[in-house]
Amino acid sequence: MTAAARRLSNTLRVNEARLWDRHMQMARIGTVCGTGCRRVALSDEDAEARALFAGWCIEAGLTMHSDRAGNMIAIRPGRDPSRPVVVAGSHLDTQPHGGRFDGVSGVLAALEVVETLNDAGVETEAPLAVVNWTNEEGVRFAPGLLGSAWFAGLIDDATLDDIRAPDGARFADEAARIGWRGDLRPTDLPLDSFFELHIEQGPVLERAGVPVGVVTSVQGLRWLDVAVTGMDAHAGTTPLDVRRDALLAAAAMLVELNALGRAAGPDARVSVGRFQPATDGPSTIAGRVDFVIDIRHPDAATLAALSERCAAACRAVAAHHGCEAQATMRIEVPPRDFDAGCVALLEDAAQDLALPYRRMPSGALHDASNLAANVPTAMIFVPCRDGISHNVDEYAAPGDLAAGCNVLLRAMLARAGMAG
Ligand code: HGY
Ligand code: MN
Ligand code: MN
Repeated sequence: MTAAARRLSNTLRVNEARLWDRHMQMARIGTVCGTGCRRVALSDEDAEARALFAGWCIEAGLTMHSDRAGNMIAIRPGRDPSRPVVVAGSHLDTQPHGGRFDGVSGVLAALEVVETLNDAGVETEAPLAVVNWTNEEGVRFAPGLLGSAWFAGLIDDATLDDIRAPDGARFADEAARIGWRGDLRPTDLPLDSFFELHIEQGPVLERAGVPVGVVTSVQGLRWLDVAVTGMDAHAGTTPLDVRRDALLAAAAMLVELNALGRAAGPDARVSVGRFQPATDGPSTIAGRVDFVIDIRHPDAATLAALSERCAAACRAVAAHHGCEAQATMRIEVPPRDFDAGCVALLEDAAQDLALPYRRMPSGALHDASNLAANVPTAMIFVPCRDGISHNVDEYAAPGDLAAGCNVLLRAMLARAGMAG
């Protein structure tokens, strides 16, 4: 890099107002409860968000591609087309009662990096890409992190295509219906590196008054699908001692699972967020309940052992209530360490920008976990108010988003090289 190029790179800053305005425009799609968003993957709202994002990418001169998983990959050519692509992004889908920043910030920050380079007339040696990974949240189609898992080769084509929503809709059909089932193959696009900016979704940065988190690892996760089977019965005529009440058994399991999580130490997480009795009548004793246990831990062996204990506890509680429980593992994402070189680049960038930063692990899962299986990867965290996320009140300040985005800009430039 010439001295002039280095000087330019030192003075480049992202456009905070544009980055914020894009967040607010995106938040108008699928608005719930005033400040929240509901854009479940492959829904009409997801399609609308994708169209808005694609329009911005095309205005920025990027070439839009999509693949079998519906991932959107917008490419800015580099001076040397033979070089692998430096990629950044996250996801535009949300939880049913999600916020305006989870995932969205990472996609918009990646786009803002490209537009900042456009504004300054900067060409890079390696191509850059901005990505929206499909179905990170796993609300309608489980598991989550699906688009990135397929792209990383962790799920095969047939399995991906045939994943079903509870209403029977097929993943491949829904991806085609909203117009984003494309034909790019991961082998068509060798990746140099992947960076994901994300709100922290926890309170650590805000409490410490530190604007940037440099993420060094992501803890592991398992989802267990639990099916509890008893017998449907009449609430007025069936004596309490002969019932096989699957709902009562499942409720007792929730209490037991919480106790197991607490006993496994401060790093363990055991949660049930989805819980569905098969019948929904006030006077029917439910004969079947399905729920999902979300189990997380930074240590792979502890995670495996805890997940075994959870499954065994469900079976034992079910038997105590005259029911049966089957626990099936739906997804396993191992704990992942990020690439030391990419982490160091982010630290250098924060230092160059005189931004205080903290190295930290991630409690939430991210598409970056899947990418890190094959590609040098790291993440930037931005503080969010009160650590609240998966909540309509989720909030990140414009200045913090821009600070994190400036770190992303420098890291991507360092990786891609400035031409000239
Ligand atoms: O569940 C997660 O950690 C992510 O928010 N999908
Ligand atoms: Mn999320
Ligand atoms: Mn997210």
